[in-house]
Amino acid sequence: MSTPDYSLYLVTGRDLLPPNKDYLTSLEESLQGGVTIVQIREKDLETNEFIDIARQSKVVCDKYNIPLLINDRIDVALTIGAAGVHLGQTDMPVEQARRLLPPDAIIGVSCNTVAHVQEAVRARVDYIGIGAVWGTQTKKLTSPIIGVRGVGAMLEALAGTDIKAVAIGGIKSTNLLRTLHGAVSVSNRALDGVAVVSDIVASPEPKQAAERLRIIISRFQAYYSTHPNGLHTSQLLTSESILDSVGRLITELRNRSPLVHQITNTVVANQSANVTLALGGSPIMATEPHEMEDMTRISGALLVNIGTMRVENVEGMVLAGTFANKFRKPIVFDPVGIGASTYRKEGVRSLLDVWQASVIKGNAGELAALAGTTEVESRGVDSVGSGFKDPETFVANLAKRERCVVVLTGPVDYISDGQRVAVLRNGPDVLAKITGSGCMLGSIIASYCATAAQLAAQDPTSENGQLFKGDMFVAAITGVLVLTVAAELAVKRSDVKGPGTFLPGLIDSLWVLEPEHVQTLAMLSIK
Ligand code: 3NM
Ligand code: MG
Repeated sequence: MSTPDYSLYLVTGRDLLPPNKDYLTSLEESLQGGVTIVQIREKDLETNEFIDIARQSKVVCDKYNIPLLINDRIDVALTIGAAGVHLGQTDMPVEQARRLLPPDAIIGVSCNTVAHVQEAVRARVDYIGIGAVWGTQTKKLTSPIIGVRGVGAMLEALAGTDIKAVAIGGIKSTNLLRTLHGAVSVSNRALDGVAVVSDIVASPEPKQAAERLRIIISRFQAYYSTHPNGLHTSQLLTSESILDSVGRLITELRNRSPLVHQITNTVVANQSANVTLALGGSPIMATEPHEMEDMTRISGALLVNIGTMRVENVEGMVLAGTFANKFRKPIVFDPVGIGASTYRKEGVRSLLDVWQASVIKGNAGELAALAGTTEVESRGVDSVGSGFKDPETFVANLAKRERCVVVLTGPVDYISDGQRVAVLRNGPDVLAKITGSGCMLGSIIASYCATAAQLAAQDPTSENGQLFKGDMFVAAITGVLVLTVAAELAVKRSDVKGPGTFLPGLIDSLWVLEPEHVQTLAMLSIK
């Protein structure tokens, strides 16, 4: 048998059917909506009833030429002539199932850990189900939720094999694109599909529910086949071409004045809002969970900065980011002081496991803590020591792992999309002598991300299968250059005499900054 199409994998769940919805009708409608493979999952049936249900299901699947798998029960699969089985970690071992089943039978295994994947590779399964990727009400979970960011490491363990992979657990049309985008390994191994129960089965209109999922998957796959890093439409490689785009973003931000929604810390909120205005943007500093959907809908981009994170403002951060992914608005994430406490470290994980950032920025200590390396220590919100031995490789790897642009700030700034690395050497020392220069940078980058996304949205050829439209790499470079070049101009002003006068001088410099200033003064190289 040829390899099945795993892209939209339906797992049945008859107890989830809406009132008055017949099981076989629901199954047939879901196949009409584009389900590509079906697993019959029955946990509470007598054997004869299971065989009955499976046999009737197979008649429907055969009509649409869709392979049917049986959960756990080799005997049921053999009895009805199913295409194969799906085995949990506590079901019959793969080798034994293989001996009982016909040689071309499909065998899939549930995996919750990298070790499970390695074992599945050794046992030469046909596919693995990785879960639970999100929380789910459908099954009582016995192992921790993996999170979208955990899937990449599991996919990496499949490198060099032709074993297919689907993710399962809480996948819905609303989080599907974020799931597909985030669940890619550092060597660009993506999911082959997603397995879904409730989003299809619990729907009164399973055909439409399946179609919604089908469209997102097809668009992602088309986009991914040409943009495996999932990040950009432009492939600008020279600093000249990048500086052209930087100039355009500076001008377009003033023309468009996008709303930039900022959930930031209480130390810098006022100066971040003023900096956004000085660039030509329009800040909204809303934090109330109940208004996050409305705010995200009207904003051009979202900034989340955890500098004064508290239990009571995490909900707003989670909701704002979730809506931003849903509406495909860029998110700039600033994990301020992540290394300083366990609370911050876990808080960051609880955010990044839910939504996908388009840019993550931090100093060496923060990004080291995010990456889980001990190469750089942090103290409070500051790094101790100068940074990484090989900062270019570090940012590129973190960008691949986090599936976004990464900005490493310091005396030299490094920006990567996982392929290219921009090295920037602008910025006077006094930037480190005022509070919140890093936080202002987050606001500035978010303003240019909003502008880049708006420009891309106008382009009719701009692709649909990507989570973020617009070149977030160039937007991040623009943000860093605008802040550092404006700071260099500010220190030359006659009214700037020290850190106290520097801050208003910086805002004034941002206000009058022209693309030519940045293009002439930029110390930018691209690797
Ligand atoms: N297996 P829904 S999660 C059947 O983690 C199943 O292995 C899981 O249902 C695993 O799409 C799950 O409704 C239920 O969340 C998935
Ligand atoms: Mg089982």
